[in-house]
Amino acid sequence: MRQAGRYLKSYRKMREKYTFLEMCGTPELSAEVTLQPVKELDVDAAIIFSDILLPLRAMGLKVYFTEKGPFVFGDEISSIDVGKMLFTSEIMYILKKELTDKTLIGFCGAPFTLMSYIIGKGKPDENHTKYLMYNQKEKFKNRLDIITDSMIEYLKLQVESGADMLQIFDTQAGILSPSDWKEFALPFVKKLIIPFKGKIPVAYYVNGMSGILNIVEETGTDILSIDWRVDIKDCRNSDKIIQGNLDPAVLLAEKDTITEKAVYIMKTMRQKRHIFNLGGGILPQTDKNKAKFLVEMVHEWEKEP
Ligand code: 1CP
Repeated sequence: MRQAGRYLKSYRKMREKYTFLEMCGTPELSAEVTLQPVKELDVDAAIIFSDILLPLRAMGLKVYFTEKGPFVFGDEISSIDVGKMLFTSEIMYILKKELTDKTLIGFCGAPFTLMSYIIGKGKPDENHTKYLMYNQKEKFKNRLDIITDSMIEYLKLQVESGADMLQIFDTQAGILSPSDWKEFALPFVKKLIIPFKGKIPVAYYVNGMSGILNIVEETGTDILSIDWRVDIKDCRNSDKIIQGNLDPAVLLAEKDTITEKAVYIMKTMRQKRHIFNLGGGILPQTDKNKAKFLVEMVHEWEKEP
C-alpha cells in the first residue's frame, strides 16, 4: 500500500524539484521513488510509483494532481491507447534490474473505483455515482466495460514488462450494498482477473467491505487484500491468501502499541497463507523509524518456527 509518498524525506525532497506527474512520467525518477522504501525500510516488495488515475490520460481524459488532490476532466472515455503508457514499461525495465530478490507489484484501479473518480471529477461523489448507476444503468455498465477492457490491456503491458504480481485497488467499492456490489463491481473485477489467472498472482484490495467478505471471494482473486475494519480472524478460513491489515494509524502510536497490534495479526494468521501489510495507504505524518521498526519486527517474527 502506498509505500512511497509523502512520509519519506527523500520523496519530499524530490517533490520540491518535480511535480507528481513529472515524477510518474519520467522513468528514472519514478523508478528512484519506487526504490526509496525498499532501500530505506527493507520491505519485501516494491509497488511501482504511479497512480490509479494515470491511465485515464490514455483514455481521452485530462488528469491533474494538485495540492487539493486529483482532478479528472472530460466525460467521454475511450478505450486505452496503451502506446501512451509505455513509460510504465520503461519504469519496470529499470526496476527489474535493481530488484533482484524483491517482488515487483504492478497495479491498476478497479473499474467501479475508476468510474467513481471519473464521475466525481477526481473526488468520488457517492450519491451522484449511485444516481447515475440507477438512472443510466446501461451507459454506466458500458463505461465499466470500456474501463475493464482498458485495464486488462494496461495490466498485460505491466506483466510483459516484468511485474511479479498484480494488485487491483477497489478503494470505492465499499460504498455499495452487497447486491449492487454484485451487479456493478463483481462482474467487471472477475473479467479483469480472468486473463491473468494461473499466470501471475493477483491481489484484490477492498476497503470498507467487512459485511460482504464472502461474496468478495467470488472475484477469482488469488490474494484478498483487506482494510483494518475487518477482524483478520474472520478471514482465517478463507481459501485465499490474505493480505493486510494493520491500521496505518497504528504507526502513529508508540512502539509497544505497534508491536501489540502487529503481533495480534501475525498470531492470528500463523500457519495460514498471509502477507503482512498495512490495511490502507501509509499516512504522510508517519515517522519513518516506526515503519522501519514494524518491518524489522515482522521479519523477526517470520524467522520463528
Ligand atoms: O506527492 C503528492 O502530492 C502525490 C500524492 C500521491 C501519491 C504518492 C498520489 C495522489 N498518488 C500517489 C501514488 C500512488 N497512488 C501509488 C504508488 C505507490 C506508492 O506511492 O507507493 C499507488 C498504488 C496509488 C493508488 C491510489 N491512488 C489509490 C488506491 C489505493 C488507496 O490508497 O486507496 C487511490 C484511491 C488513488 C487516488 C489518489 N491519488 C493521489 C491522491 C491524493 C488520491 C486521492 C485519494 C487519496 O488521498 O488516497
